[in-house]
Amino acid sequence: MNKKFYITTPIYYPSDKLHIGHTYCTVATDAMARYKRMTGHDVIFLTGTDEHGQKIEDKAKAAGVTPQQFVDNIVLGERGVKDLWKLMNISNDRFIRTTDDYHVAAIQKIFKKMHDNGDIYKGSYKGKYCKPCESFWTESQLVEGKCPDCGRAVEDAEEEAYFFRLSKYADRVRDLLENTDFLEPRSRVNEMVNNFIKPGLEDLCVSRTSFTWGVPVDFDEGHVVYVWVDALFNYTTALGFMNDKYDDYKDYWPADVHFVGKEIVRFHSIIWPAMLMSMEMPLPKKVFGHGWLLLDGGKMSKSKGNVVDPYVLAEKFGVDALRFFLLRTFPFGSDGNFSNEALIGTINVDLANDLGNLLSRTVSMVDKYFGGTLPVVQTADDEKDAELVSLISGLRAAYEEQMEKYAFQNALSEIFNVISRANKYIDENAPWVLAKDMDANGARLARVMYNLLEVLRVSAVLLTPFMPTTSVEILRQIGACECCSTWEAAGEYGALKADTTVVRGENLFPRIDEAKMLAELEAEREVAMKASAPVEKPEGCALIGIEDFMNVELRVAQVTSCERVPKAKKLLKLEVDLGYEKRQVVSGIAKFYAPEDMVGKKVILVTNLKPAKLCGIESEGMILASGEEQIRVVFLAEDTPLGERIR
Ligand code: ME8
Repeated sequence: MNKKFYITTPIYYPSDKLHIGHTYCTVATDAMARYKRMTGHDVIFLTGTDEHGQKIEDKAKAAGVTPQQFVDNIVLGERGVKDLWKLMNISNDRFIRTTDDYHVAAIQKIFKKMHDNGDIYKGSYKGKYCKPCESFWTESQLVEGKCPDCGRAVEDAEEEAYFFRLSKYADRVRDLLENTDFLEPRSRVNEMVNNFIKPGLEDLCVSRTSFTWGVPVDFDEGHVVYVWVDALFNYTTALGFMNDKYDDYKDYWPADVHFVGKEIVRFHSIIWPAMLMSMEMPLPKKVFGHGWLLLDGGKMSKSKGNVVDPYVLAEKFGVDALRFFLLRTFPFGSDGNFSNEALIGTINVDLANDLGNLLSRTVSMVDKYFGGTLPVVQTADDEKDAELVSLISGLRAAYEEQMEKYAFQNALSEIFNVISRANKYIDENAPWVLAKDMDANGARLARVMYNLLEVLRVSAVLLTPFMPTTSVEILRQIGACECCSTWEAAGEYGALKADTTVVRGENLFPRIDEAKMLAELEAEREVAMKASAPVEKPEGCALIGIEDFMNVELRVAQVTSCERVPKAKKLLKLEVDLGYEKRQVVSGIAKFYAPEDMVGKKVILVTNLKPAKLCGIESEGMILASGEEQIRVVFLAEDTPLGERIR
């Protein structure tokens, strides 16, 4: 029977669209889940959304929708959370929403159980509350009077509330942290013990009465369960704990690892184990606290307006390249500085130069020298091959050692060391010289090619968790069959059949022109910033009566032909059909629309504007458009009747 492996990401707050920092953790979890599947485990990979809490309630109110509508839009809507994971090729087996009925009912039972066993009791809450983090703090935990997590202002709060006896579990949690490898990286243990446990763990406020968007405490009306209690237990309800939706709890709990960002390590390594102890449930085997992706040295956040959109990057660079970049460039346990330059650099060096070149050179040489199929007769390896062959043979083990430690960056370095060595091996063996005398050197040349293909085969298999699509394509191009594309086969040199047939394919990673790409990204960022910038109220014109408005005659017209006006860069000359007559119009939209963009479109024409001459051409009306720097024509639906009056 296969070993089970249960891995989770944090469940995301659908309060804003997700950014590249969120994508980082999910891509890492996906790579680990794929790796575990590849190595023969039965994996459950869980992700989801954490949809309750005051922050969501407030945002929904501001947007004029219900909280459920608000979260539905961000989770299920276009370019929402689910769309993003689909785009990024995330292979999660399950997606939990904390608003799912089965989860809500289970949380009520869990809360009741801790209440019944005496670990949740009623008291009065007095303290500080950080609304954006949904966190309560004591005075002593504040840093310069501000929230220690996000540095924002906190507010006084006092209300009747339930408390969880966190203090009761302080010693057991400390023991767990200090004397086991429950929490990694190790540096985070000191942080937790020194900052939170040593100053004394206070009981935790676990219900609120000042808002309603949460799981109701079913035995005390008016209280809702604190969002972190609701959120943390998702890892178990998604397996079927205290509900009938799933039946995997007994086989998959405890989790093998929770991947979480560093600012929520406290919740996962102190509060979470304490609550599980209270519930007498097994503890997860590991919590791994990864670092943040920083931008200009600081945290990315919507409020700072510096978030990086994963959709834009995936469209520009490709999903696999983006996934690869995230795990290749930053050590998983530490913070890393995100920049477009670093992204382009990694793609150009590792993917275009090293991997892409190795593949295209090798495949095209096999094609050129052997018509695409290697001959079975090859020389044996000689001393020139020894180093490369031993690197290939040892690669899987070296990679595995790093992957088992969640050291993605190091695992990838192992692969890329061998790829670089292989590129050097090409130069050392100069296949083009061998090819000059095929009778004498054909068998040797075949050996050289075979060794290069072996590097590509083993690398492609091991890269599968990082770049699932690219790996399949590499294996296809080198003619690897299914049985030599497995994890088992990646552990041995020589699994590719000797007379493999290569298939020339597209260049996987064309080199990116850095200056051009940076300029393009910057221009797009500016447009996006403008589009999302708060709109200032314009001064506006004086009020007019309806009769004044009706003095302007607006009608539906269709563009029947369109051409540029010679020597006038801004102007297009259009012929439009009103149904009852045709008109010629000159419009200053040439910088934004090509003639072919306009033909056939229905537009709004001001029909009673006095004719005017532009660049000597008569214009009999004006097409409505918005904007000054960026002009956008108002287009009408295709079925709008010609000549109809617009009012
Ligand atoms: O914390 N770099 O949700 P969340 C790396 N709902 N990781 C980042 C990041 C960045 N710039 N920005 C955010 C929550 N993250 C809770 C979790 S789990 C029971 C409940 C990571 O949407 C962050 O560290 O605010 C966290 O691990 C995850 O994104 C979700 O953040």
